[in-house]
Amino acid sequence: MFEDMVTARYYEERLQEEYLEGKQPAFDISAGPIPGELHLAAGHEAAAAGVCRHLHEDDVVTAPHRPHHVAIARGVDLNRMTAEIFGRETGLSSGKGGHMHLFDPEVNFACSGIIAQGCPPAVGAGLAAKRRNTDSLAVAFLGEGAISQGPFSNRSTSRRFTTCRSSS
Ligand SMILES: Cc1ncc(C[n+]2csc(CCOP(=O)(O)OP(=O)(O)O)c2C)c(N)n1
Repeated sequence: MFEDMVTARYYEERLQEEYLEGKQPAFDISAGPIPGELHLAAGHEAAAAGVCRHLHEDDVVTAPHRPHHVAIARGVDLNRMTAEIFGRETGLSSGKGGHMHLFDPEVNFACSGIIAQGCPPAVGAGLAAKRRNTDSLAVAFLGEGAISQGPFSNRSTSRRFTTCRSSS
C-alpha cells in the first residue's frame, strides 16, 4: 500500500512539472505536452491504496476527475496511462480521453471529468454482479461535490451505495 501511495505522489509531482513548465512563460492552458487541465490528488493517496488493496480482479472501480492515485492503486498500466495523459496514440484511449477519461478494461477501471458520473456505472456493475450471483463488488471514488448531483443522490442509486471519499 505504501508503495502505491509513494508511486502516486511521485508520479503526480513529475506530471505537474511537465504540465506547468509546458504552459510557461504566461500560463496558457492549451500549450505544452499535456493538453487541458490537470487535477492532482496529493494527500488522497491512502484512501485509494487502502481500498484497492482489498479488491478482487473482477471488482469494478470508478474514479472522479482526480483519478491518477486510484488508477495506480487499481493497477492501471502506467505507460499507457501516461501516454493517454500526454495525448499520444499509444494511450489507453489513443490519446483522445486525456487525464480525466482513463479507461482500462484489463483492470475494470474507468473515470470521468463529469462530477458523480462514476456512480451509475458502479451501480450497474454491482447490479450485474448480483444478477449473476457472484460476490464481485464495485467502488466509486468521489469528492464531496458529487453528493449534490443527481447520479449520487437519486434514490435508487444512493440506496445501493456505501461511499468512500478520496477527494478533498
Ligand atoms: C456535473 C459537473 N458539474 C460541474 C463540473 C465542474 N467541476 C469540475 S471539478 C468541480 C468541483 C468538484 O468538487 P469535488 O467533487 O468535491 O472534488 P474536488 O475537486 O474538491 O476534489 C466542479 C464543480 C463538472 N465537472 N461536472
